[in-house]
Amino acid sequence: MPDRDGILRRQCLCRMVPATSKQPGAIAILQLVGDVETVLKSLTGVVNWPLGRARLVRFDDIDEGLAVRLSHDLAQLMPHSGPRILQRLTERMIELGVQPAAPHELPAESVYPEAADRYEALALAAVARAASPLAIDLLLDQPPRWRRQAPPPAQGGGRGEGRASLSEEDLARSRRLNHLIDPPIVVVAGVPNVGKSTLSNALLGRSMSIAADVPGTTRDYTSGRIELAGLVVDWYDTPGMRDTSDPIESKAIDLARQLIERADLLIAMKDHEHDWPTLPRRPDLRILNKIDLLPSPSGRGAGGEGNSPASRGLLVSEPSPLERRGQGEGWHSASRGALGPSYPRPAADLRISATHGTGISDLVTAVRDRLVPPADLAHSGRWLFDERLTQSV
Ligand SMILES: Nc1nc2c(ncn2[C@@H]2O[C@H](COP(=O)(O)OP(=O)(O)OP(=O)(O)O)[C@@H](O)[C@H]2O)c(=O)[nH]1
Ligand SMILES: [Mg+2]
Repeated sequence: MPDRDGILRRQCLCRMVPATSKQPGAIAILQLVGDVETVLKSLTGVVNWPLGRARLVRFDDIDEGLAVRLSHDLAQLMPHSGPRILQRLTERMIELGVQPAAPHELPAESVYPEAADRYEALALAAVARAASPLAIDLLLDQPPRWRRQAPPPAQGGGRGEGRASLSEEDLARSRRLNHLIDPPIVVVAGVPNVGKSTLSNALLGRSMSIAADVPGTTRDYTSGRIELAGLVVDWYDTPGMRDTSDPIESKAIDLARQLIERADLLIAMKDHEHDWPTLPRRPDLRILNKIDLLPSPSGRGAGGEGNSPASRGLLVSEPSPLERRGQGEGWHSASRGALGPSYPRPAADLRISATHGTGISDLVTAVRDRLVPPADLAHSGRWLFDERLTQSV
């Protein structure tokens, strides 16, 4: 019956969720939940749909592919994964009474009928969307841990035993581990020309930003998704922080400062000539770049290619003489800075050379470990990786 807008609203026979990514690929998997038999018949013209038998069918006049009815209310379509094919197929299915949905809008058990219980279904759903390789084993290990603590929650209820039995420590650890599912934001900030873009490009393995010996090269912040030793992060390179009369550069710095506020991890960078930036919040990690231009502590070459902790880019408690000089300047210029409150944090946590690669692997490990500490990965407790774990009837 036509509604107020005169649009014919069809009865929803099925919900449809894509089980594969939206990126173009060879084959897509579309999951149908509901009166799948009616939809399969109309879409393919095939009348008989015995359970568990995959068939090669035509999806209307749009494509040819496999389809299988897995249970009375669940089916999978496997068309080719071209964006136009998927668009036309979706439009056709909507005409037939199918409603597209996001995976979290359907009970996890419907999307993962192979799961032994709801804990396992939710873990499989999390595996499907987790960005970081480090998430996989840990997620697959979660169902038995949850089962030991509480009976599986059913769909659609309120708060169950699950959350009540989680300690504050469990919840805090879970928030950190969730970085393995949704990539955290990592921002590198510094005054112009210290090497932020050079480092960002080196980590990304391609050119994210132009790097040049011209202060103020980077204007708008740029970003790329990168894997850091098993943790996938969204890495942001920002414009050099400085006072400027250029309104466009000033706006770009303002936007970068807003980004800094929401960073999950903020890295401050300096070099032997330039000071720490004045930032709106305290950085989580401080790195000294261009150590290849420093005299070696051992006298064995620029930047110290020897085996000392400093030359390997490891944590150093004692700043070098050059750094120590920068330390004083840092404090004074930070106090004078107009960009926000200052912080007296002069010693570098890490020493690197973005152009030579020195200390980069230690930096990668340090970023990962601060976002997802190794103790969290090794912990045998439960991880609240999906809020639905705590719901029960
Ligand atoms: N020797 C040496 N030079 C470096 C290193 N890292 C960066 N540089 C050089 O420093 C200059 C500035 O590098 P950028 O990466 O553009 O610096 P930036 O911090 O992004 O500068 P802005 O975009 O202006 O804020 C370039 O000439 C780089 O080649 C390093 O580790 N060692
Ligand atoms: Mg730059």
